[in-house]
Amino acid sequence: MNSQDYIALEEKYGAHNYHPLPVVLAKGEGVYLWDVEGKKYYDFLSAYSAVNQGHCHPKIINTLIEQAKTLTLTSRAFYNNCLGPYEKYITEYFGYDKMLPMNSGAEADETALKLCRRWAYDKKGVPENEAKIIVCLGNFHGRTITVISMSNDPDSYKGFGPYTPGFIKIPYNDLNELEKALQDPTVAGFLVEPIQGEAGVVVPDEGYLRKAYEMCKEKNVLFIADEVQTGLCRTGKLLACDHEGIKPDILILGKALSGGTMPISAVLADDEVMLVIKPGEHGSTFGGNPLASKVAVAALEVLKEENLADNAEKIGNIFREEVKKINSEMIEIVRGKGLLNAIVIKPKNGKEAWDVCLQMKENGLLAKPTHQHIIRFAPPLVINEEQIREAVKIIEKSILQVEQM
Ligand code: IF1
Repeated sequence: MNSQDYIALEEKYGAHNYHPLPVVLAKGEGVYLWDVEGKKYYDFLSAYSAVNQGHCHPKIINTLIEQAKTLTLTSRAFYNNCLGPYEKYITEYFGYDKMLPMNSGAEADETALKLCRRWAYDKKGVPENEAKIIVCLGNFHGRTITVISMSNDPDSYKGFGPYTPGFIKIPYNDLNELEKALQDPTVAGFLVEPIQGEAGVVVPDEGYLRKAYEMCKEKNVLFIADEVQTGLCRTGKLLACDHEGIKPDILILGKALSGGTMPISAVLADDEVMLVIKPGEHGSTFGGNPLASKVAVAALEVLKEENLADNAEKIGNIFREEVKKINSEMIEIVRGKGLLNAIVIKPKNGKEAWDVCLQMKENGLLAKPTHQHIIRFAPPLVINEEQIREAVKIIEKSILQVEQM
């Protein structure tokens, strides 16, 4: 079978909930992907930042294989010999008292919302069912009904009502609006992405997160950081919040927590928050399973052993510097932090970001637009200087080719 055959199968038998780039991948290793015809690509999406450690990282895969042959799932009805050591490792790794293991990022966000609301009732004294959580316009936290109830993107929420109440939506990167929203005594938390990924790698002003954190503390409101996409070294620090030296009251992790092998997410908090949920009040069949526990530890070890935060910082600077040298009127702006970057494409002769992505695919680099005119560039964090320079040459060649169309 060739690429067209595989595409036809998905078209006929799969839900049409995505519009993928027309490429059919069959193998991944490090920063590279190969399609079914054997063509090699640079991966500049990293499965939306879930393969920070690179595709099929040997240490992570070997850990997966060994544990998969031993014990994969017990459910939380019983203890197992992997979860406790994982909980100890990850809480010391990030500096929290406790961790609640889940699977998808959306589930972790939902867990954080439940923790925040319950904390508001049990600890802050907010009247039952009146807790409010502040969120930002342009946010993306997942696809469940409550999570899309926080969204202002019609592609995320339209046609899926009725929506979960209790959210106050304010502009991102706007401290005045946050100040105003925090006057409401029923506000329990502020949920924010340190950089808005889906919105198009929107980086807030220097100091925004720190000031927002301080304002929340003044009002006894929980600062909740969704680091599902920005965390785990992606932005050049272990966490994007580390750029501003703040420690979220609730930290949400996902994606690369598994090195791209399986869904693993985690919510971290100190006892005052975490212990408001009592036995039997929250959980998940696969949350904290032995296989995930071992894989997550290996994935976290790789981040440190290979200094991926420093590499993301260094290579990210080269990326932005080199892209800024590209002489093309289709490049409106390049922005980002570490190896979470985006180029805003100005359409020309009816050609736009999608056409640039198609051309980059022909030239051996995979990336995909978010919204119509923004291309996100997020390679695995193991990428080296030679590879990033070659990749920028492909980007430049592709944009210039599209300009000539
Ligand atoms: C899709 C977007 C990225 C996330 C943040 C929670 C989640 C995500 C900050 C939920 C997930 C994924 C979802 C995937 C595409 C991708 C995405 F374009 F949708 F928005 F990365 F920007 N918080 N993001 O970015 O995690 O439940 O997916 O494990 O839904 O198309 P999940």
